[in-house]
Amino acid sequence: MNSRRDFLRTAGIAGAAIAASVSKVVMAALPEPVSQALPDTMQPLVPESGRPYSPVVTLNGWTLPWRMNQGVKEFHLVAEPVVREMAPGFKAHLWGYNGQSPGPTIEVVEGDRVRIFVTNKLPEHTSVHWHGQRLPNGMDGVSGLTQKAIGPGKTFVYEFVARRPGTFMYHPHADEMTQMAMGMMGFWITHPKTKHPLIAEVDRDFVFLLNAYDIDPGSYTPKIMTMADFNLWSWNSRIFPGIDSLNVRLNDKVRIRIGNLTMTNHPIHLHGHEFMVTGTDGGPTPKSTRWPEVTTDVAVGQMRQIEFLADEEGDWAFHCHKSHHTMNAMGHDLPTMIGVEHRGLAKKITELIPDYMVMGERGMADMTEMEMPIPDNTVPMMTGEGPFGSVEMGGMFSMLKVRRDQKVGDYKSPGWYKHPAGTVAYEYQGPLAEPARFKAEGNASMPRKQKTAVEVQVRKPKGQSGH
Ligand SMILES: [Cu+2]
Repeated sequence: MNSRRDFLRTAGIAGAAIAASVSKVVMAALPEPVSQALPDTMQPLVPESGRPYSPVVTLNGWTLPWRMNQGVKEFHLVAEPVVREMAPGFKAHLWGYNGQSPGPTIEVVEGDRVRIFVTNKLPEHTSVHWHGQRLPNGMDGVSGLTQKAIGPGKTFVYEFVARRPGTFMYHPHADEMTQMAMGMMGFWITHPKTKHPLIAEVDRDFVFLLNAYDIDPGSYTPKIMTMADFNLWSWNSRIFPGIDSLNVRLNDKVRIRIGNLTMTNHPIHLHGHEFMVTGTDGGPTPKSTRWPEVTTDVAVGQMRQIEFLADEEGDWAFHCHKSHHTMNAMGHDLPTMIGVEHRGLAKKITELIPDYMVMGERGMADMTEMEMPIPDNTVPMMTGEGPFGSVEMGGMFSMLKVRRDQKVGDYKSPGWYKHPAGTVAYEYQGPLAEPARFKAEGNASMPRKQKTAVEVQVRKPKGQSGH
């Protein structure tokens, strides 16, 4: 009974904003499934039972509460259809766990015996694979190979000891193409049981998954057959400007764990700081392999854990460096119109098609300001209103906000950075000099070879017809 109260209390501790709906029906031997539908970043779930650890923060997500049952940490995952708000004004019909896609983060401690009940409320069978874990083969979750698939309406039990500390993922290994395209995935953190020489203690520890969807503007359900041409590139099934910023205090030691369950790689780039890759899903990396980076590529099926000292105040962009991954639907199939003068043409076309509209004549930035009617359920291709205008971004984009006065343990956004006077790029208003021409000839470190005249003879076929 005590465990039930713990369960509710841990759910409640995650902040006033949490609307955890705990089922009133206590299933005989199962922990009550906890569900969460809000897309907000929840406060870290501070452990109230089991061994202590420093919890992570799931970007636009939450951590699954558990109960202790005779020394076993018990979780209840429910695989089910969910409605995920991917950005304000845009909802997607996905599949996920416990009310959300991605599913809740599972946090345990190295050496914990873990029992996970998985109830399948999907219209087809599923399974859960515990990506990266050491476990008995029959707990690996590959339907057909290591277990029978979990049929609709059935509940299966997985049980194993979390043997090594690190960052892992979970996802189905049954009709994978459909189920992962529909958003079934989640994060798993195994915290070290004692101080670990390769796992630093940090002030903030963020986690999120990279995912991608193909949802036609105006529709709600991803096209599961898409292999490469996705139109929504998301972090935890959110797209900018729907992705929360990562808010930290000046001089915090920060860790960010990023898992990739899309169909392509994502070079994740942080502005203003250098980080080290301190771990993969294989575990913490040896110190001798670490070097400073500002971008790290996260390949398909991989996790990368980065760490840095947040010692520069500001609003620092943090994003995938593939430029097509920082934009949303609506803009992927347009021809390049830069430099095409089509005013006259547009006039003629407008006579025939009154709504005709020309896009991209001066680049695509106009798209952010365009008051173009868009279908009901989608978001503009790139947007996000910053303090200096449109950020012209979408998809896999967020910000690291570093502030001197951010409170310890406070994850709320501090708003826009107030730049000290004289530290913002400004417009030059003096006269512009003629550009200096670079004189390549005679001055270069390697002078050019003397020009020799090359005579090109072009022979035209003669005396043949048909040319
Ligand atoms: Cu990307």
